[in-house]
Amino acid sequence: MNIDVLTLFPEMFGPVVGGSILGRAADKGILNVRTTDIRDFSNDKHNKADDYPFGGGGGMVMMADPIFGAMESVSAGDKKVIYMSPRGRILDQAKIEELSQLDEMVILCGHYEGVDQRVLDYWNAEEISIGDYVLTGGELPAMVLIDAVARMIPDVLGNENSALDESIYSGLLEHPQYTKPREYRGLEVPEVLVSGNHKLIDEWKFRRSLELTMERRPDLLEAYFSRERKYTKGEKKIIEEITKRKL
Ligand code: 4G4
Repeated sequence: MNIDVLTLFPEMFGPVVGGSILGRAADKGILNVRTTDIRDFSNDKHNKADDYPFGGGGGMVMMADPIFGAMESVSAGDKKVIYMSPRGRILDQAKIEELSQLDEMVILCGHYEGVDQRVLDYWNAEEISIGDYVLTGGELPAMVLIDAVARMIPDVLGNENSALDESIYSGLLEHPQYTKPREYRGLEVPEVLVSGNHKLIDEWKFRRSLELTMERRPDLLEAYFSRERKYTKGEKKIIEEITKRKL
């Protein structure tokens, strides 16, 4: 996948894009992230890229012309264009999976009060938000999106990690995890996990996932139970026991 990032702060991307996981993906040729400095496309004598908003209201707006130049330089007309914005649709794993199928995308990062609307209209940008909070720029959201998309591309994660058997996939939150030592400062690992009884272990994991989801994200349960699934007798008992607790 080739990702173009259009930004006034290209230097922010170095550590993330060159970091261990994404750096290795780049070395393997699986993922290529290229930053383009929007300021390089300013046609103003002071390299200006922002100006006062028409209609007033304070703050500054990123000008159309430098962004159009940057867009043309990466052939954005043939590519999916994404604009990181607090007024976009909120990013979720389904959108990440959809985007991970693409060969190319362009991510535009806004600053100040955002970009001139004509940029978004002309380049048919899809606005995406990483959550209901405001940041100083779209760069961190872009890095969040890139990281989440990258790990869904086959071969980006090593064997040790695997994107597939995670909570968001099953629709439940993930159960707690433990590693060595078995006892740490008097704190024990749940006995069942070291019992070697895989049926009991799976049931424990399922139970803890269901409990956590009920406590923290009951909003996920409707979608979880509306999916076609085969449950073992043990799982059915656990569902019965857990769901009758609070309802
Ligand atoms: C576009 C419009 C994204 C971009 C306004 C970007 C939060 C998110 C920005 C702004 C962002 C998010 C400066 C308000 C840059 N903040 N939730 N800031 N602002 O994904």
